[in-house]
Amino acid sequence: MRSRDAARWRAIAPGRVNLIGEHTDYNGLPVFPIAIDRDVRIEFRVVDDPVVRLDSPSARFAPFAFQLKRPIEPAAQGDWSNYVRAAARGLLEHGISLKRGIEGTVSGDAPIASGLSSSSALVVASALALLKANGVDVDDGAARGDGSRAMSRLELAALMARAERFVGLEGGGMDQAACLHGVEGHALRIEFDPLRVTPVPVPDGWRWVVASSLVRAEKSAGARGRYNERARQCREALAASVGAVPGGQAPNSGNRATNTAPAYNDLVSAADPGGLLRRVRRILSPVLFRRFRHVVTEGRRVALAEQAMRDVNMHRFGQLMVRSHESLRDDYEVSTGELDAIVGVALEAGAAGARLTGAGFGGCAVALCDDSTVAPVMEALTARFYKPRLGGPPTTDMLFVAKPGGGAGVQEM
Ligand code: NG1
Repeated sequence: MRSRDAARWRAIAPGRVNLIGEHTDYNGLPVFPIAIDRDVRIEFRVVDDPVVRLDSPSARFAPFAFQLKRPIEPAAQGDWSNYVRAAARGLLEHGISLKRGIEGTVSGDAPIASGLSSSSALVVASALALLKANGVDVDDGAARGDGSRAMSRLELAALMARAERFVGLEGGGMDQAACLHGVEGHALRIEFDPLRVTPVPVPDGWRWVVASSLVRAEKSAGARGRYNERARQCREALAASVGAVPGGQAPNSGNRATNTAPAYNDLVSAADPGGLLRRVRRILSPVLFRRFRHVVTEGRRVALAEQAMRDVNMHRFGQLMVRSHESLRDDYEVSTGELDAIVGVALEAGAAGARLTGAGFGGCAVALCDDSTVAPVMEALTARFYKPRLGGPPTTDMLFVAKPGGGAGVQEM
């Protein structure tokens, strides 16, 4: 038998494509992504010192090392090691002792800074590698009789969502949960507070075409301020709208005192959403009202879209994607001309629906196609979006069909 130190391991964590429910997670509302068959992987061996040493085949990512000791200080803003530091810091702060470290190489085929959650995939892969190195299993949360240490996937997803905020984004928990809970052939309804994941089968004959806008959406750098500004505006809008939400309009608000701000979750299930929006409009500034309207209507669209998928009514699902894109463009103001162009071309070429996916500000769009429209949609995007901009066809990182894939894990190599 090989000694433990000689063993080599591979932690694999998928990216995700969010199908609908954008900028809802940090407002406590459900999202509906798929984990995809593109991943970030760390090939590593366990070392006896509490140290992380990682490199990458890509010249863009310089090798780094840090000690697994509190406090773990961040590297410069935008430095890729911050995602690994975030994972280590989250585990240490959770009280997990990291006496052993890892040494290895990070690679993968999940496109970077594209709204496909390669950052959370790196955070999750790092956490899984460090847990493996320190003998902590990650399982489905069932009770263990043998006294061995284990952490459930849900617990790890929630912990890594908090940990990733170390990088400076006031993000929600969608990405880490999708990455850890992916199920082949399924979309995932993810709910928050408490975190819950429910797989929903994607009907046969339907595909998700992912198209890059060719504009990077660096949430560790440029897009961070605009993302966090949206999160702040949503909190302000909610606090300011309290006077417009009498008890009868907030059916889930229980016995909350009337001067307590409602939760978006209460508002999404309001009996008269039109009336609610009219009242709130009188109170909020135009910008805060638009942010509020996006969150509340997007929350409703997620529930309707899940039902449409369960009913195998994918044209209805596609219409809801289009409404989502319009709301992100007009009310949330996170789309770009490039993303709008991709959505327009995909719909004209026969896609059942299309929208930006992820935070926006660049990154990717996703189009819903049946088997017969995949090729025409990809050809139209190539001819009308990519060729004029690139002078040639897109790479397979820019335009591809994403398959709903399984969740993150560690294998022996
Ligand atoms: P992307 O753009 O894929 O990094 C970000 C957030 C999500 C969610 C979406 C918008 C992180 C790590 N990711 O995703 O939680 O809020 O924006 O729906 O914060």
